[in-house]
Amino acid sequence: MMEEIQSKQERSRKFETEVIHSGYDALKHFGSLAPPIFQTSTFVFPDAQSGERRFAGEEEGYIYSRLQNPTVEMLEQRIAALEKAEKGLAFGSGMAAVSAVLMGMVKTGDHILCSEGVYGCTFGLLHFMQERFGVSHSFQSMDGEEQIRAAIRPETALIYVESPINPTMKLVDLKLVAEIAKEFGIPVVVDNTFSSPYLQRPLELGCDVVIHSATKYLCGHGDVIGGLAAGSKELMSHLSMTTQKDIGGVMSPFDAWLLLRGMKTLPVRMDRHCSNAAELAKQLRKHPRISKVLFPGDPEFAQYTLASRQMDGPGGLISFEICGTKEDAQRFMNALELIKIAVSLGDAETLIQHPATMTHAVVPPEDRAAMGISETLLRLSVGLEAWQDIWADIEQALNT
Ligand code: 3LM
Repeated sequence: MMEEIQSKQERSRKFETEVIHSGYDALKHFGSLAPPIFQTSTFVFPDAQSGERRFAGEEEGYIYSRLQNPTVEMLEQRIAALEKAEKGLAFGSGMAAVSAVLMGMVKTGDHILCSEGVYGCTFGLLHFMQERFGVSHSFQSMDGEEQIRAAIRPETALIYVESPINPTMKLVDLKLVAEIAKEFGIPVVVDNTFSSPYLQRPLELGCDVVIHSATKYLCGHGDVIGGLAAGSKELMSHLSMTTQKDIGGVMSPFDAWLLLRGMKTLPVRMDRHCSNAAELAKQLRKHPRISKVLFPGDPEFAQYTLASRQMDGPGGLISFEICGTKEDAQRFMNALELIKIAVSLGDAETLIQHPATMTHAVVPPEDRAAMGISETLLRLSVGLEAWQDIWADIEQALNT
């Protein structure tokens, strides 16, 4: 058994190769180098009995694109290969993935233990689940072993973390959380959107499920809304037969195709996002009108050691606080010329947003303060432009 696992690992190809080739065999599709888009809602059965057998799970074959679609399956296999998972699932948005995973893994009376902050809509979903379905949650910084143990309740059924957390860039020690969770038999779900599998693979650190807003780095071109989840075959099959199929937030074949295309360049794009962000973080740190810089690649970053151990690169997001008030932050944004004011992240274009009034506007002010989101905090998604041009824009806007 061990030999079998080892030889499988040896055979597993490097990330840069997998991201281009996994999940697709051109020779099975008329030699078409680009994967075909199976733009169909339904599939024709050869006869009535075959249809019956497919519905009963006794015969291989497609039925209907909400259940399976060949183009979408290619993407699901690709994310599984990249995240070192047994099985992947694709959804119509990152939030469709988050809601399908959470609702498929907990029940009324359960408790979800969360990282100290989460994306605004995930926060909204957790509250909705508490009010409507009786699933409670609590937030914890998860800074040390004792703190994590103390936060686990008898009814804790799931640990949900973002790392880095949107938008404060705080990290969670995924290996530590996974080790403790294992002792209690609690699954750990990680939203890996900010890192992408190129920089961080939570399943290798012992976590159980990975989620992505594929809208971001995986797509990379700002033209798709999509979500992905990956984990064990058993758990993913359960989700596929329940919350994916019956809530039905699935991905379209065309969006899957755009993602298969965009993801091929993830490593080269991500290297550039990281190096651009590292240069900009250095400049921001030196500027007198910037009071705080939050970037995992900055040696002054509070969790720099953890970032270096857990991530293969710092990522392309920098959050920073500007001296003054909310109005000063907004004035700065309005003075930018090259950088676009927009939510979302991971695109070729550099984007800036004001979390307190945008991505985390639904979070009540006291919860925002507890997460570390001030009125002057801005989040910069560093794009692929020349970093000198991005900095020149920031500098001129700061001096305005
Ligand atoms: C944003 N974030 O600008 P979709 N998980 C994380 C995310 O950052 C997001 C999702 C899940 C932003 C979107 S705000 C209106 C725009 C860590 C999205 C949800 O459903 O694909 O948008 O992903 O921070």
